[in-house]
Amino acid sequence: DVWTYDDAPQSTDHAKIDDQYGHFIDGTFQEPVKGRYLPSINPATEEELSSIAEGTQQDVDKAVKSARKAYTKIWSKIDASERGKYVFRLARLIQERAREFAIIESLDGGKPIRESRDVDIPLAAAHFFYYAGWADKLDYAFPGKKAHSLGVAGQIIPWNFPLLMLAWKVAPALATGNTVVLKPAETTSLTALKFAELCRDAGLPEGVVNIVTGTGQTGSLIVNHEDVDKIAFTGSTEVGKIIMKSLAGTDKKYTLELGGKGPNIIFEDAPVDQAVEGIINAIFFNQGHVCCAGSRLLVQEGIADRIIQKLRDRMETLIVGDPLDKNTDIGAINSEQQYNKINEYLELGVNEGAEMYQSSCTLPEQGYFCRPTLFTNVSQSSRIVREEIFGPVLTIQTFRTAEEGIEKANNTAYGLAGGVWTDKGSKIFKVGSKIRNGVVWANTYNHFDPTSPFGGYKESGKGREGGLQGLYPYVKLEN
Ligand code: TXE
Repeated sequence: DVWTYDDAPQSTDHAKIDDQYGHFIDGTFQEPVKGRYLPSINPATEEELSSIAEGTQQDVDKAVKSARKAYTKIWSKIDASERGKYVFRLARLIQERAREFAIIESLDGGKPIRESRDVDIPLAAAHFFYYAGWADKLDYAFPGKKAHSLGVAGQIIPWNFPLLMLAWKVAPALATGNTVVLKPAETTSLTALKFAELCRDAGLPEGVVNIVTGTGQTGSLIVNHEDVDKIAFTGSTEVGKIIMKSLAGTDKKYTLELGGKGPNIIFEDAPVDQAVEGIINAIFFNQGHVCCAGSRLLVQEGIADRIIQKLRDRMETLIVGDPLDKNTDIGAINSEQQYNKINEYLELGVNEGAEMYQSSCTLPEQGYFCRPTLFTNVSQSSRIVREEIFGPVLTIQTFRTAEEGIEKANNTAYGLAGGVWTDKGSKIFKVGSKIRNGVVWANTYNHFDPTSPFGGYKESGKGREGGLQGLYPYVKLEN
């Protein structure tokens, strides 16, 4: 099976990380014009793994120029089937180097190797395979219309699923004939830089993919660059709003994938053990650094005590620690900044009068680690219920009727994803269709597939990525 390994890597032997990386522009790694670098830290050890270039205006100008040239001279001219072959080749190369990517993803971002190995990297490859297939079938995707590429796509991605977010953005952009300037998040740029090596190995024409690293300032230079035609952003709602404002009045297309506060609704007739596993996965997968995490548990009153007890018992078995250990369930919090943010919310929850329960596991002495945490006795107006914590922290509320459950689920500024657990198919459809979320899972959670569109309502964003709908933001249609 190409998607899994029987033996998980326990050493870093397979991971080749340079001491320093420049930007990937016009097919080569280039020193940043101003010569400034930022450290890339391993959050499990707090040690420096490598350093990445800090992108300034001159670097972004070079990258956009290179993307524009590649677009005009090559990428917009070659056969769609040729484009598809390149995208397919990138998918194959990710598979071939999957072990190396998985290790680097876990080292750089803190996520458990089991997750990078079985979820992030295979799903990233799957997105490239999926969009490779669309490249020469755009006439079928948009019947009766002609789909034209836009030009240069500026793409800004977050740190929670680094290579996967890159795949969500780069694969549809290339398949539809656009070229790319991508900025990975400052704490997790290494797999994007490794991906740059794959672009070279795949023989991708120079300048089709450019990767500029740096902080939010570099991101903002890409957003505001006048020769960029489209912006795709995944990150905080706060920055999403800034981007939306700065794009107002321009004719740049944009998609925003922002925060969430996902309701996970458990009805009395739900299969209890399965639901408990689903709750654990919904909130503790990837340390809770998931925009669609099921961070608000809504349990029907009659089974609330049973669910909470079983949840606590299951939390006791979760192993928090070394991301590279294949037995680890919860790895390191991605950065010191995020670690501080989570701890501030824990303190806030207690001050707001909520009851906090944490598993009793021992945490490593070094690195940014948090215990899995439950909050009961919370109210709808509590900040820990209303705001995205983005960590392994779950709030629990109860409801009596389906109507009350739906009302509580929708009582949020966000609308990205949620779950419904029940034995009755009819209830799934009745309740699911009333939840104002881009995705509602039924008796499962955090289930991803390249064929399915993903995106938010309300403050969770604008536009869809994934599936056929994921092609829309990268084309203009003509009759
Ligand atoms: O996000 P930012 P941060 C949420 C989560 C988290 C909080 C803060 O709640 O705790 O956001 O995380 C780039 N113009 N999410 O501060 O700043 C930045 O360099 C252009 C949810 O890390 O939004 C990075 O590449 N780009 C989210 C990316 O945006 C800018 C995932 C995300 O960083 C920019 C991440 C600017 N002005 C955090 N400022 C999700 N939806 O999954 C920053 N960036």
